[in-house]
Amino acid sequence: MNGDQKLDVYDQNKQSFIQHFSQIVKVLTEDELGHPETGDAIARLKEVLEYNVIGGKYQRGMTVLVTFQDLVEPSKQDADSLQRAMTVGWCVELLQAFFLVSDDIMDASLTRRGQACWYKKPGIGLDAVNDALLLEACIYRLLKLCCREQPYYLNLMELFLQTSYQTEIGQTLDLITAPQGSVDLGRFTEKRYKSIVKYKTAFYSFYLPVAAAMYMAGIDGEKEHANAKKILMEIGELFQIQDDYLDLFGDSSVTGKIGTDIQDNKCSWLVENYGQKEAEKVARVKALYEELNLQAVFTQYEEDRYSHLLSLIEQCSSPLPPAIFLRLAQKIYKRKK
Ligand code: GPP
Ligand code: MG
Ligand code: MG
Ligand code: MG
Repeated sequence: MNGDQKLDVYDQNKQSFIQHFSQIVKVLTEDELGHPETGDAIARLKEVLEYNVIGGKYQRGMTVLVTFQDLVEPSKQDADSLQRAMTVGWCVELLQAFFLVSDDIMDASLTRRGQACWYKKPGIGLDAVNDALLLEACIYRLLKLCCREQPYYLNLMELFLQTSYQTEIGQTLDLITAPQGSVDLGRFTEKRYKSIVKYKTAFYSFYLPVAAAMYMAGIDGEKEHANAKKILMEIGELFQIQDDYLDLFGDSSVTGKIGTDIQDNKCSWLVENYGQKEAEKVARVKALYEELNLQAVFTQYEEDRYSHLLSLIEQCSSPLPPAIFLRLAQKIYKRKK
């Protein structure tokens, strides 16, 4: 059942998914690397790709591939379609890299995926803003290169654009709910918290990769997408709640990042449960959370949400196979990173 006992489909496909990345870099750079005008910029782009797109869990990108394999009958999974599913998976990873490079600047973070945040590298600084924009542009260059002739091309483009907008709206809510230098816990309502996590995380992390695979498999009905979205948004909410928990209680050598939510005045799941008390120093807040036994509260909460998810999947997965959603839910349950 739980990934440690047997090789799941993610593990089975991970090697070839990662190997495909060199292809991605190649198609994004080969025509222009020696170009007399843009060649130097393309060399920089290559460096940006290699530093920022690699090193994560690849869960979002892999989800496109494994969901596509679930939805399309094996006889129709020719080498070209599988290559396209991997490329679209890498487009999701590029979107994620674009968000993370930008988010780390906004959150004043220090590390990401076990290394310095890109903007923290000597000589990079706020030029990282332009690098983030380049990462975003690569998504649409790739989609055009690999899918322009496919019937789902427009659906995919609209999906990426719409998801970017939703995530940026979510990031806006996250930022304006956490203004620098103004601690007002009255702003942190459960309603606001849910809106932040839905928009900033759930759409792009869970709905986007599954919806992309659905479009590629020719599933474009509104009802089918609405059903899948219902489940995926719940999974996404739990995923961000875990992220908030791990920001403070995670092991940074495992998560690869040092938390900044307390310093940044963030409306986080932890604060939601902490109520209306004054917060001053990071250490004091953490001690308080420990006193309030939030680790145990979290563990119980995670279990409850997981069993709720299982029944939601049973109710709403049709006509898609429940395995698509069960696998995602199992992937994140009790995650440490
Ligand atoms: C997670 O927030 C959300 C994002 C990374 C989306 C950012 C969106 C942009 C439009 C830039 P987080 O700050 O909790 O993530 P982490 O803990 O990984 O820094
Ligand atoms: Mg952040
Ligand atoms: Mg953030
Ligand atoms: Mg976080």
